[in-house]
Amino acid sequence: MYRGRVTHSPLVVVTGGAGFIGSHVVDRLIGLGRRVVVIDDLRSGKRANLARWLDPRHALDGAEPALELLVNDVTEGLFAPLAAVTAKHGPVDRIIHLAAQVSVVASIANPLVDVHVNYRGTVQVLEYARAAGVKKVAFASSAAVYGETDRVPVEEDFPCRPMSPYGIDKYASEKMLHYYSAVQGVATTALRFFNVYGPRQDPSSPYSGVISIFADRARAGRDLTIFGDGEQTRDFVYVGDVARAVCEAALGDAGDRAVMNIGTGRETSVSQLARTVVELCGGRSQIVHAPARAGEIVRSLAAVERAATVLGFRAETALADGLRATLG
Ligand code: UD2
Repeated sequence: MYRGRVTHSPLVVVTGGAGFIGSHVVDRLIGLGRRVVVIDDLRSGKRANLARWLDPRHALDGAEPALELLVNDVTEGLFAPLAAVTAKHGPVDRIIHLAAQVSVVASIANPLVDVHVNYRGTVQVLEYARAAGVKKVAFASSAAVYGETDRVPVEEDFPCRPMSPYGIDKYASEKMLHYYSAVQGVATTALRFFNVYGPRQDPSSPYSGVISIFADRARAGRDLTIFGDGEQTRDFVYVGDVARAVCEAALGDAGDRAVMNIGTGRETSVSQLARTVVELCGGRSQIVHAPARAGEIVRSLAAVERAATVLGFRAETALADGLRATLG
């Protein structure tokens, strides 16, 4: 049985690897036999998300553990945190940059923090990649770069009109990736995530992902609140599929300078979602309505052909299966 040890494998750095999406990426990388270094300041990430790989029993036979966790802030740069680990294991081969201030609402309340963490953090990663000769950088962008679009499905070449500092910083980061590819010779790929859901997503804020909130409430038999009429739609993509796309982009050489959507290409209304979650939890919760959120996008749906063509990626997890996995 594979027990989380590797002997000779080039280093993959995952910034934000203790977070919701990051920890699933780490699971997949270690499953693929990669040696992983996580850089995470544990502000929104949790050590518990990586617990199975941090368990000292994984190193009992004398081999090195597959995972090292460095508790550092990416905005301060990667050179100092990675010095010891690269001296021991050799250069960083690939970087997956997921570390971010993750809340759109927080970015509106405090744009300077968002610029600092999400834009400056990306430039720090790219500067390290350039100086250290990293072979590929894969970056977590967001559907938030589009803002309101005239039609769906949303294609990557549609105009981007981000409506929040978060969306603007992700968009600016994509441009910085392009510059580092085109001018500095660092291969990069940006992935625009749609509505990612799955186990380990934190339901604790009112602005947490709707599935994490609905799952949390339905498990406890509490009411689910739909904002507005519930006819608004989203493209909900399971975190295991997202982790697969991220690994494909980071470990493969395809997609340099590409920007691509990561979604399912299927649209689900919030009402449909609420009904499915309630049903999967045994039907105890009531569905109630509250006023629609201001500035809400009505329809969101990814065009998924580019990711299929460039990365050979298609989301495979049906919503009901992903919800079952999320509900545990
Ligand atoms: C998503 C992203 C956000 C940003 C944005 C860009 C997540 C978690 N958020 O926001 O970071 O990229 O897209 O467009 O992926 N809702 C309810 N009841 C609740 C909570 C939510 O009805 O208790 C509705 C909400 O009004 C919205 C839908 O569910 O219509 C999805 O809400 P969300 O906060 O999960 O995600 P979204 O698409 O607003």
